[in-house]
Amino acid sequence: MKSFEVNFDGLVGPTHNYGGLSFGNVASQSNSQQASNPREAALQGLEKMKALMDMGFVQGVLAPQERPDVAALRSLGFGGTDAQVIEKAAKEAMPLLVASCSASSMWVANAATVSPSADTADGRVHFTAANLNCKFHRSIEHPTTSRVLGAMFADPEHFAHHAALPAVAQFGDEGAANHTRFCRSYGEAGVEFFVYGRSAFDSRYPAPQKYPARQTLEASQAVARLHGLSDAGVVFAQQNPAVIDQGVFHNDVIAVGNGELLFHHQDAFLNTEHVLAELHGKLQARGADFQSICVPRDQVAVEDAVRSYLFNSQLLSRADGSMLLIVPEECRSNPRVWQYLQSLTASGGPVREVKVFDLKQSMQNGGGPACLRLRVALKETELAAVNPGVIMTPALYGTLTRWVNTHYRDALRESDLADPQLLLECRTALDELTQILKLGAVYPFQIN
Ligand code: SUG
Repeated sequence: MKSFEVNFDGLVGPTHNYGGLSFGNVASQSNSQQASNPREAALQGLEKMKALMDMGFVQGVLAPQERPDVAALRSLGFGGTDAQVIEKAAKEAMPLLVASCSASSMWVANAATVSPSADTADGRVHFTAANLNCKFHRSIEHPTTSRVLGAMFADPEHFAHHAALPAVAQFGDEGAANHTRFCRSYGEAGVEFFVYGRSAFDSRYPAPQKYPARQTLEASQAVARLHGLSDAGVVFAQQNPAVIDQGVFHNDVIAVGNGELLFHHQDAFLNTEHVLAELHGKLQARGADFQSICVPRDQVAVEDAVRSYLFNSQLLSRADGSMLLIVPEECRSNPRVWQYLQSLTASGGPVREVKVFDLKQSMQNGGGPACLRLRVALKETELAAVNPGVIMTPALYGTLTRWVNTHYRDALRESDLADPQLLLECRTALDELTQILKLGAVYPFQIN
């Protein structure tokens, strides 16, 4: 049976702004308070989706969330009408209003961890929504994420959904950004690679000193258990705490994998040799031929990797067996990274081509090409069971482009977030979007 890796990209929501909300994420902190352009952000994302569709990849769309999150503000004690809630939050606690307006759900690599059916005990595709509990603005995403994923992957015969893990730092879970799946082909049993930043219950593991490690070992293990993965099909590895302290807040900022290939920085992991040997052994037992490409620090320093997002790229398999790397424009403007990429494609190895995309609006908040997509490996029958409304087509691309141009502002500053009109604009836009994507009622304003 045919199998596919489908990339579901997060559509950027109408409140995209630079709130400076993510301590440990260098771009988010350094672009705080700049004016954003939500319309441009959404169109840049749609361009990438269209380009992948045009290249023959199956491409999906994941809807943004309702923001401002009035319910979150109410839970923090702001009362009255929706407009009064926003007005009071703006007056008394602007940082909370900013957090409740974040369009951070666009980075759907953090929406959930997904295990394809070939890996799971019950032969279904498993999803666990990420609790994202390291940052308040992200911790409010998972209830709607679960509803949206439920509306996209509704058939219980093929899809199993798990609620987010307990919302405490000990089970901090950032979803697919710290999870990579290796396999010979997408429909065959593979090896799922979970990368964590610290252990919550075992003090023998080192931890970063400056910035938070968002993912714990115990969260990764819980997800593997929930999904019914076998010991032969998982590898757990610790991220190097020193790189977390240099701004590598998710593993997908320092490594990316696909098929039988891991592309990683020399400093990405602790005990690298052991990790690679375990991946190699477990994949070999699955009949797969694991390969890794290590980028040496003397060619690309961690700082350059963080600035350019070289590893936050999409590594895609082409029909001829070669691979294509989708990178952000920031890789081309960094001479060391660009030179490395030239040598990579000329080396005769598996990565033959690099395609560059302008995703600056998202990049300025620390979200590159890989952050913007959630990968779901599906067999033909499973793909047929996905809600067809969320699969990208030329017609859907046209409709979504018009929808963005109709509803999105082209500039947003912090002071604009207090405008009660913005809430109405967002709800009107999202109501229309649920009809376009055939999602049914998924947003709090549609349910309550
Ligand atoms: O969680 N930025 C996101 C970026 C997530 C990137 N995702 C992956 N690497 N997979 C984060 O830090 C910044 C929002 C702001 O500052 O306005 C933000 O949430």
